[in-house]
Amino acid sequence: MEAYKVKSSKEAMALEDKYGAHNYHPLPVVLERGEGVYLWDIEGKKYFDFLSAYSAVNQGHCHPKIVGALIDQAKILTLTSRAFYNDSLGEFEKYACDYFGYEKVLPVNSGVEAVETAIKICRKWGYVKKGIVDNEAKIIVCNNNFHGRTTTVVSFSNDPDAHNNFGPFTPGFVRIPHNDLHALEKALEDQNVAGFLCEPIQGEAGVFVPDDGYLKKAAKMCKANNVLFIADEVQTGIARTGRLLAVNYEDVHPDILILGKALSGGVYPVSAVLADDNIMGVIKPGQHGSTFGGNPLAARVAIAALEVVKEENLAENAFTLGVLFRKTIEERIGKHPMVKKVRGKGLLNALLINDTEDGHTAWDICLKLRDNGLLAKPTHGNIIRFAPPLTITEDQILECVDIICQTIIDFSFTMDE
Ligand code: IF1
Repeated sequence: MEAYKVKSSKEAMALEDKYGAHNYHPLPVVLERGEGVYLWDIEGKKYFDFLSAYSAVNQGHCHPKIVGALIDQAKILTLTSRAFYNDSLGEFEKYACDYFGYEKVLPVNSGVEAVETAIKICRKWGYVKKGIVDNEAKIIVCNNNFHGRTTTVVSFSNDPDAHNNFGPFTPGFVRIPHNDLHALEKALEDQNVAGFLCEPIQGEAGVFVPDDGYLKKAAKMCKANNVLFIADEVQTGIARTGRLLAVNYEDVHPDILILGKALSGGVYPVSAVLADDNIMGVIKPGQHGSTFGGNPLAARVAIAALEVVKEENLAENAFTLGVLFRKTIEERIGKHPMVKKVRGKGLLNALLINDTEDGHTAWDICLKLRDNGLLAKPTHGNIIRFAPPLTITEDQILECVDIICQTIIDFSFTMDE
């Protein structure tokens, strides 16, 4: 039985509406092809991608080197399960450990799976190394966090949409305000605390960049209290913020590092948890794993994706063009009545719109941006995230600034969609 082939965007959206769970509200655009910083819809309209699949496509769409690694490996061996060794995983593990400066890596598939893995490692470390009473381990997290959508992870979310009606929830998490060292100090007084899990920059919350020095002081306080500092760099990592990792801005070396998304350049689901032997060693055979975790395809794709980051100086490019992006936006529309603020680091930025509470205006601006050839999406309500692939050039970023500024300036409050 042949699969049905859609002939138009309208038809594609109708199929999804009829047959797909309604767990998303996508911007009405149907993409068929991607290359570098560009996407094309079914009708052939070309767009700048300013979301990069939420920072999974940092290396640009369909990067030839990464796709090549996928194709070459796919013709030889795709999956063996970890019941046996394969010839690619060890090479990836060494490459990743040397690349990020750790002794061990545990490969899994999605970002939230890596977060769950980090939680298990941290809890077990708490029991066997710190001596926390069994089942009493706590992990400190931040308000407005986003670490994924499994039931344990949404247990510590304060976003009603992510949290409500998914109980009963997993205990053992203490939520404090992000960027608040006093709150962290108080929470660390509890001897049952095993870890502090945070996003170095809160992406989904609206690209909240903490005060300079926050990460460094937080890591120091964790060390002083024998608590593991766990950095979720799923979104901020792999050069997105202008350094290989966002924590590099403050020379912080997390006890546990969580990676995902652009670890594979958006070509294949690959995520990983990195730590040194004294932490990772608590996990023994049979205590954690997954069918696809560490498969040969993932290993080859991830090596290629990481090589591209270095070969194409993506972190430096993100840093330089991020400064240019924020500066020109500020100069051009910083005083516009609709614009509250532009903020971010590297090429993870957000435009805060003076908006009605329901976030309607930000959504309508994104519809106009789409019409003008640039794809972006609001995060919460009135904040539009701008995160192009890190391969973008200076000319392209200036062209996109023109599109964004002109769209804001021309924007009328008449909502035509
Ligand atoms: C969706 C948000 C971003 C993440 C951090 C772990 C994960 C994510 C810091 C889990 C994933 C994705 C999920 C994706 C949209 C996107 C997102 F809007 F959901 F919140 F980027 F901000 N840690 N973020 O950002 O990784 O399991 O998804 O691979 O549609 O749910 P995942």
